[in-house]
Amino acid sequence: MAKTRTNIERTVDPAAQEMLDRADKLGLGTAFSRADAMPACPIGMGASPKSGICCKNCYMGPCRLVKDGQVGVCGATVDTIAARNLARAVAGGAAAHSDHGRDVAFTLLATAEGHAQGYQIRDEAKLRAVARKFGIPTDKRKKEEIARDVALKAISQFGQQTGELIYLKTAPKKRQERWKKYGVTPRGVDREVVEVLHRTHVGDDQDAEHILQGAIRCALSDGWGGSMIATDLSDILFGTPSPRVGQVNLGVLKDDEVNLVLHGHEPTLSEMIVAAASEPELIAYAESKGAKGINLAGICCTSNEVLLRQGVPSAGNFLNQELALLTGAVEAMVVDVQCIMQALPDLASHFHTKFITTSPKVKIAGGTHMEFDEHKALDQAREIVKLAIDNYPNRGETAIPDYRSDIVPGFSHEYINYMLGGSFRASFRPLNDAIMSGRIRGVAAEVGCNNPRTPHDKSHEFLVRELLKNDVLVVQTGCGALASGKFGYAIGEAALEFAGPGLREVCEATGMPPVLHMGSCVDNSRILTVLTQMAEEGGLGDDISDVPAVGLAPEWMSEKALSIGTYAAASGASVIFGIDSPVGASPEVTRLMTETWDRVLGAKMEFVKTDEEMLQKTLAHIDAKRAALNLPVYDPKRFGRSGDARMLALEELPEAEMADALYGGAK
Ligand code: XCC
Ligand code: SF4
Repeated sequence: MAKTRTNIERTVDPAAQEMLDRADKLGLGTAFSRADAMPACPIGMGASPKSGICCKNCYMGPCRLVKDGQVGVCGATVDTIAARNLARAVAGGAAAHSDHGRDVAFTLLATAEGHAQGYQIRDEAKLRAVARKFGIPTDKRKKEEIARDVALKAISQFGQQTGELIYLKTAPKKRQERWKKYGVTPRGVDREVVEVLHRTHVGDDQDAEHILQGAIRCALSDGWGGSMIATDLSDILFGTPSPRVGQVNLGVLKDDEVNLVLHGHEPTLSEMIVAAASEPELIAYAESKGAKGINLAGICCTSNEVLLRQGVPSAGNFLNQELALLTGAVEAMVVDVQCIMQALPDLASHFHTKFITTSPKVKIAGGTHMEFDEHKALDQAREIVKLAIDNYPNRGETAIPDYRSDIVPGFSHEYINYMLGGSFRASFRPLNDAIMSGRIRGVAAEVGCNNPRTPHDKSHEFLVRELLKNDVLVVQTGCGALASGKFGYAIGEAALEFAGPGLREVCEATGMPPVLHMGSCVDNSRILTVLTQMAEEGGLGDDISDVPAVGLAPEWMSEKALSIGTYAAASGASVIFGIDSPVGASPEVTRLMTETWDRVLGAKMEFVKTDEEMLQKTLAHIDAKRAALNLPVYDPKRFGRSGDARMLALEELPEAEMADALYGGAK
């Protein structure tokens, strides 16, 4: 019998708890209750040698390997199956991210050629910077001409058959050499995805290490290919993010306005909806229906995209999607691609909520399909907003939890440079110096999904809190970043109170917040750029694997997370996942992804069971990297107190006065 958890056990977010109580009262199911009713299939997961593992790559099977030494009908071993399953998941994740990048590239092309309605090139400086990276001439050329070439070059990266992806040469030299030596330099995005699917078909690649090399190559084509294209080209079209104050959690929904929720991953249509929702005619139309205005709110990474650039409030992360509908206050939920639960249309049908799919790639039974076409994007956006407004009078009883927190996202790589060095001497020097001195112990990228199998947001909250306490600078993307927002960690400099003494000292001196929300999941590519610059700035070795940095995905669930983890490790940043291991059935594959990857790539990918273990491993890893660089042993007592008379004096003050002195005007 599956165990039913209480709502307090299911999530640490009080707003979410309120909505789960409401779901119980209304007799409606959610991912939380469904996860309780359906324990994860142990054989499908393949978490341990005891659990066994399952292969369904052909129909001589599916084969369930649960006994010692058992092989599949074709003779495939547990090692082969574990490696193949991981590789296929990586291909799925890389495909999703990259296809997103492809669509942004086509929108940029259409914009450059003047037939994308409503779009424009918002960041010409970034356009020129990307053009230079691509080797495209910029001198005395109109931005549309440059943009057209940039778009075409980006599009060519998907179908490129030979050579290497263009962004790879922006990685540290040593990294590029490691990739070549290990035979994992990606040639073209689509080619690497296809090759993994081919290699893992029945009767093909059956050497675990070799299969994993294919997975690495494919993942790199995501991180340094599709995702980087998505990030850069979105910046060109919609602006490179810089910090701005927004809000997050279900309490951003409004009782007296038309609530339109944007969910999924792509910024293209949602940006047009943002534009449409601010048109006076539509606002007046909303008022004519008795609403005070039009309130947009996001979920998942579409949320991050529009929060980052437009300040559109976020109704929360992955596990908030159903909870938003449970408020009864959502006139329409508009989805594009990825992380959209099929449970939504049915749940929406219990309320007045309209559920609208828009991507040519994503139809969901029970939803209304309004297919997106960039040539008339703004008109479509208006139509969607109007549909939501028309639905406002149908609203029944509502229950919006009164929880919302400020969040300050927008720390692009460009902005971090500017923040640390100023506009004349943009640089990462102060960050590297702070790590070298030991004021900052290291850097952790705390990212990734929610998963109803583990308490919602609990691991994100715990890790960020503990890392800050331990003087670790935290960078975030995706659902992890939105979790931090809920608990007040991603709030800019005001989060200093959570930072250890050394980290706080650095943040005070530079104006850098201790938690940097860098964007959506494709924006993990920004972290690659940051790590590259740290390696190249000097003092922290000369490759990403020298930098005391770790990636963490404690509540992961998607194939995209595995692709990100794999490209992070392959880029030299070790990663630690929570939940369970998808390769644990094979001690050999586990060994390859730790020992072997560490030897040949300088980083490993691990799966651990508890938050505490994840934290201890992270700190140990950072300290080991520090030791390898001959940096001083991290000592929290050295900074803040002894070195800084002002901080010492401040710490004697009662908390409220200290906060006032810190943030009140001293700066
Ligand atoms: Fe999806 Fe990006 Fe995961 Fe969140 S973190 S659940 S993938 S929305 Ni990317
Ligand atoms: Fe079984 Fe081999 Fe087919 Fe997999 S590929 S299902 S192990 S016969």
